[in-house]
Amino acid sequence: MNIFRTILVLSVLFVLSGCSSIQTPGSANIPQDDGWELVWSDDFSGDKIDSSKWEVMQYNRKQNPDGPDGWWLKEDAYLDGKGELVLRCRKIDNGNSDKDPFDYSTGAIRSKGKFEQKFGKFEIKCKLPAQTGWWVAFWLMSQSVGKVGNEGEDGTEIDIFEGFGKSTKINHALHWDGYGKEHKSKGNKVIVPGIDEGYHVYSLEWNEKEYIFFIDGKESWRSNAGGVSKVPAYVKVTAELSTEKWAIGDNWAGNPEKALYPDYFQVDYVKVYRKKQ
Ligand SMILES: [Ca+2]
Ligand SMILES: [Ca+2]
Ligand SMILES: [Ca+2]
Repeated sequence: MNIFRTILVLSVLFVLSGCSSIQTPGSANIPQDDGWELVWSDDFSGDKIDSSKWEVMQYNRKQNPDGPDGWWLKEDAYLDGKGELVLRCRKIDNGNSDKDPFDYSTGAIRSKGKFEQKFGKFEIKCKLPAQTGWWVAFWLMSQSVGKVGNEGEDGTEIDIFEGFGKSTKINHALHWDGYGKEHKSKGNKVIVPGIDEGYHVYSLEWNEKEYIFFIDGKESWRSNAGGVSKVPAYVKVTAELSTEKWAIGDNWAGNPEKALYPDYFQVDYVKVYRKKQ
């Protein structure tokens, strides 16, 4: 009797295990319809940044008359050949004619003039750096962000996230009406335990009424500050370093002198969706 029971149990287990892999043709891997349609993306495969999608930045981004400057250099934005974009931060020889003992450089890319979109969902998967003293960001920029008046409806800088290296602090922010006297902004800093370890997904849903920010799929802020931008924006993935007072304090990136460079920001992908009609 026992042997028959064993055979019966084994037969049932065999059938059950077989069942789990039986699929009707065409039923495999059908994604659930979440109402979004992928329109533009980069998974950073290959060994060269795709110039049809991105411009790689190069200039003295954070010039400081009283200390080392923070450059954007092309060689500090590159693909690692294993499917990731890397933005590197390092100490470099003084890059201009001032008296700095050295300067710093980081990498940055943007889709200006190559891809722009109004509204939609914008997403990045990335791993924050191991050191502090610099900051990394995934953000949207309108060419008309400098237009004073009409609040941010005619162009807003949308900082989907700013991360501060080895830090659990994440910043979301909106800036509009230029960067001079009329500049306005609203932001929200959040502390996210564990965000400084491993890969995480940061996303923004931008519609006519509001901006909704997510970290790993969980809402972290929403705002309609500036009345919500109604113009297309391009995508930026950047790293920056400034040695000016406002940047080196605990309120922002921390002091780069206390960090060990080179340090790296690793990006797995960027995806942009639009709402299905
Ligand atoms: Ca300087
Ligand atoms: Ca310099
Ligand atoms: Ca404006």
